[in-house]
Amino acid sequence: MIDLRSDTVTQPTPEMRQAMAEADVGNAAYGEDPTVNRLQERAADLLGMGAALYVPSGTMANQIAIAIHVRPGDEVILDSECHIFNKEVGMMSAFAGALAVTIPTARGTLPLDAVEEAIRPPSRSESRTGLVCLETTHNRKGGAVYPLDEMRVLLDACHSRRVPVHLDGARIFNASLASGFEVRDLVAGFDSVMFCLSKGLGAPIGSLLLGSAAFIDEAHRVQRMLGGAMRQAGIVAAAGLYALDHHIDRLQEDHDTASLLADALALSDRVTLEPVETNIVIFTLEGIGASEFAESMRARGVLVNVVSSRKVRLVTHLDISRQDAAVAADAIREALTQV
Ligand code: TLP
Repeated sequence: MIDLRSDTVTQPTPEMRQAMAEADVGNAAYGEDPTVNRLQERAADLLGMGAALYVPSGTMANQIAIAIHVRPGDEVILDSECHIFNKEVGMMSAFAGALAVTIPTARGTLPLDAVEEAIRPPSRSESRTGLVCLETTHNRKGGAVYPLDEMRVLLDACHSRRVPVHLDGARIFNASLASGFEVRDLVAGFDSVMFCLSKGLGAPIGSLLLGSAAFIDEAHRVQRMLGGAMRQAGIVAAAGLYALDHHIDRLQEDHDTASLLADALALSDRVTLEPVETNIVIFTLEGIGASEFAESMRARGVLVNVVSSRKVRLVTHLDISRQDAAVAADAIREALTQV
C-alpha cells in the first residue's frame, strides 16, 4: 500500500534502528539519559532557544505549554482550524482550564486587527487573554507556511500587550525549507515552541518543547503531572538525533512528491485544490464523497485521509518515493474519472 494518510506513518530506516540499538541510556526523569540530554541540547541550539524538553508527542508539548502560560479561566486566541483546538480532544480546557477564542483564517495566518480586537484589556469583570497560538506549517490549511513578516508583527502586537505567544511548529522544518528562512529565524521571539520528530523527520516517537530555561524547568513538572516523564528514553531519542542529522535536507523530496500529486489533481474539474506549499495536499471534491474517493483509492493500492464529507488530505513523507507518487497520481486520475 502507498500510505498518504499522514507523515506519521513512516517506518524507522535500518540506519535509524542501528542508532537506536547503540544508544547510551539512563533515567531521563533523573536527567541522566545522555542521549535525551544530547537531543535536548541539540534542539535548543538548532532553534536558538534557551532550553528544550523531550516529550512523547506534539500534543503533550502543546498542552504543557498552554498549562504553563495560562491560569484557569484565561482565554487562548487561536485560528479556528488549528490542531490545538480541533485535534487535541479539548485538553486546553480540560487540563489548563482555558477558554478558546477562535478566529477564522484563509491560510492559517491570523489577521492582526482580529487578534488586537480579541485581546481583552485588563478588567475586573472579564476573563484575561492568557496566550495566542500560531501553527506552521498549517496542517488543515494544506501545509501553508505562516509568513515570517506576519509572525513578527503579531509577536510585537501581543508582547506589547503582555500576551505570550506559543508556536505549534510540528512541521517547522518544512516551513523553513519552503520559506528559505532558518528555523531559528522562524521561531525568534516566541515564548514557547514545539516541533515534532515523528512527522516529516521520520522518527518513531517524540517532540521537543522549547522556551527559556525557567519555562523548561516548569515544563518538567507539568510533563510529570501528565505521566509523561520518561526513563531510558534515549532508545527513541537516538532516532530523533539521527533524524535531525539525516532527514532535514531530504524534506525537499516530500515537497516535490506533493507537487506531483497536486499536478494530477489540478487536471480534474471535480477538484478544488488548496495551494500546495509543502508536503500536505488538501482538496475538496465535487460530485464524489470523500469516503467514496478514499475507497476507490484504496482499491488502487493508495491510502488517503478523509478530512470531512468532501475534503481529502494527502501527505508525502520519507516512505513515499517519486515512483510511489507517480503511481498514486495515476490512481488519482483513474479514481476521479471512474467513480
Ligand atoms: N497531526 C497528525 C494528526 O493528529 C492529525 C497528522 O496526521 O497530521 N500539531 C500539528 C500541526 C499536527 O499536525 C499534529 C499531529 C500535532 C500537533 C500533534 O502531534 P502528535 O500526534 O505527536 O501528538
